[in-house]
Amino acid sequence: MQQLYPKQEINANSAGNITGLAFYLDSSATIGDSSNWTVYLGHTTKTAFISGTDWIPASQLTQVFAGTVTNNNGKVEISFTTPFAYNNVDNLVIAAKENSQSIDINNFDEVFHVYDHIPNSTLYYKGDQMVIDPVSPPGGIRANYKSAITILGLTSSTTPACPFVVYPINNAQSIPLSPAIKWFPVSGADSYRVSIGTTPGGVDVINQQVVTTTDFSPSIPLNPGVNYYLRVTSVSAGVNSSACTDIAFKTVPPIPVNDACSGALLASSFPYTYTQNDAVSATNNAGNINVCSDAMNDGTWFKFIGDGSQYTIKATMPSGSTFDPQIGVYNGNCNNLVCVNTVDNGGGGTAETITIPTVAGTDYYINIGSYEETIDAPEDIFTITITKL
Ligand SMILES: [Ca+2]
Ligand SMILES: [Ca+2]
Ligand SMILES: [Ca+2]
Repeated sequence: MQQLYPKQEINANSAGNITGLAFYLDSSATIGDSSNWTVYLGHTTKTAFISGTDWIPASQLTQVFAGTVTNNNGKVEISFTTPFAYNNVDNLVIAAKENSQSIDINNFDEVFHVYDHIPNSTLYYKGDQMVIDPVSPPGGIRANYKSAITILGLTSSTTPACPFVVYPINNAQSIPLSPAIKWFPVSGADSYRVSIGTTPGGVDVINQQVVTTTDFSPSIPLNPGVNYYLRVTSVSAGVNSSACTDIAFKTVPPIPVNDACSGALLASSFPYTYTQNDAVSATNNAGNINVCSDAMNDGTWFKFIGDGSQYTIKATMPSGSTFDPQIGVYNGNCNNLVCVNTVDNGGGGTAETITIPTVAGTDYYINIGSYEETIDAPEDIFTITITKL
């Protein structure tokens, strides 16, 4: 098992020697058959494991303990024969191997106290009858929690640790205007302070608001399409954490100019191409469009004037998209649409294509939106191409 403890969480005052570790469990828990431990420490830049085989190589680990451990009133404390020199620059990986070939009723990850932290910051392999070779470990399972520990020997910083913000993540895009900001609790913190600004380090939106939980949402919605800088600090006995880094994020774009039929973008030369980068902010306006027998959401709108030729309309999504569009083509006018045709052949991320005949001088309205017939489902980025045949 490998678990990652970021420098930010360790919050040491300076580089120093780690002399031991303490793990916690119920005082009544039995570890008699899981008590033969080998423990390694290492420096790492990782904060999470990217896959089940993303083990930190044994060559980067230093064995700090091998022996039998005991549950001493709810605590397993191990002392290193040779201290581990922590550089207070990198993160720390703690690797533990339990060598017994028999099993306890309660296994390591179940018996020891754990807490939720950065997703995938633990990687473990559990094979009750097999002692793994740390040089070539098998594929493991990642977890979003890790052991509650005390790192012995280091001098703590005089200020409490900076919280890890879970949401939004740094450089996130299309964040809602009332985001549910969330962070992991900091050990020893009695409150937190949240600031939001429109410049790095700024407090012009929220100025050090005191929060006693680990989540926060601004009481006044943020503005669309704006870059914000979030800073969450922790407070312990009146002392504020220092030098916490900003989380930059951008809110959802404003409602597209072509959200309603009346704002349809005019395609006047062909092939016409437009990428609707702000589609996520499209609304369903007056409700689903059921002019054609296959109804759809009111997405965003385009129009062109027919000339008697056939036109092909295509909607494509960026790779990895799950947006499932439908294309509706209508004539008449925005207050009285008449179905020409509609297409929804593909699922999420799949392009849709439709070809229609046109009558010279007739307006054609194109709606690209979610295929959903009855509910309001979000749109996402697409590119429309209109080609004259
Ligand atoms: Ca719309
Ligand atoms: Ca579709
Ligand atoms: Ca539909």
